Amino acid sequence: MFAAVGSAYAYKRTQKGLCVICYFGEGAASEGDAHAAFNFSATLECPIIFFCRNNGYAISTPTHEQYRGDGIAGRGPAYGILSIRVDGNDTLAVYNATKAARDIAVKENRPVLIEAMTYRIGHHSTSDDSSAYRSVDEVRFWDTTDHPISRLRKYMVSKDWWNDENEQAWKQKSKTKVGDLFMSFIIVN
Ligand SMILES: Cc1ncc(C[n+]2csc(CCOP(=O)(O)OP(=O)(O)O)c2C)c(N)n1
Ligand SMILES: [Mg+2]
Repeated sequence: MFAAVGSAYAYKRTQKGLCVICYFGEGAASEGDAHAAFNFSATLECPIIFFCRNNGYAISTPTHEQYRGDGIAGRGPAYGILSIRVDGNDTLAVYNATKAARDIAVKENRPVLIEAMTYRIGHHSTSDDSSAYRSVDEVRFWDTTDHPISRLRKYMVSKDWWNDENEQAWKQKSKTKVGDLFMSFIIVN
């Protein structure tokens, strides 16, 4: 995160209208590096978007064991950083917040912090078995009621931008494409 602030500072000096976006997890926000990065970006007035994906866990550590404050966005004002918390499962809300943050970062040369609230449905990695520290019901709740892809799909269907036929055709096309690439990979190698 500190390197990202350094890059943003360089962008500010070259005045090319560029900004940096730095993606990180809520667990990473507990590192000392994150606090130094926030403070330097605010005091040096750097065009950077800090995009925190708060997915409820840092491997097996749930958020209620990670911090006692109200998440990550609440820390921003203390550093003098404009901050917003968004529903991370709402694709369009995330898009709009990021777009607005970019405008502010570039036009005003200042950092913006976005905290996107979501949930990690999968295990942390292939070597992690999350059933050891959370219930199957907890995971099922997020998988069935608030999945960002099915939410976006519902919205697109309601706007008449997408339907079952589109999906079937798209799946078939994708399968063929992946199959072709796979075959050319085997032939080349
Ligand atoms: C300095 C340091 N300490 C510990 C780790 C081990 N580690 C790897 S990923 C991770 C959890 C990260 O959680 P989070 O930032 O919430 O990201 P997520 O995996 O949820 O996207 C930890 C503790 C590390 N990579 N670096
Ligand atoms: Mg996390």
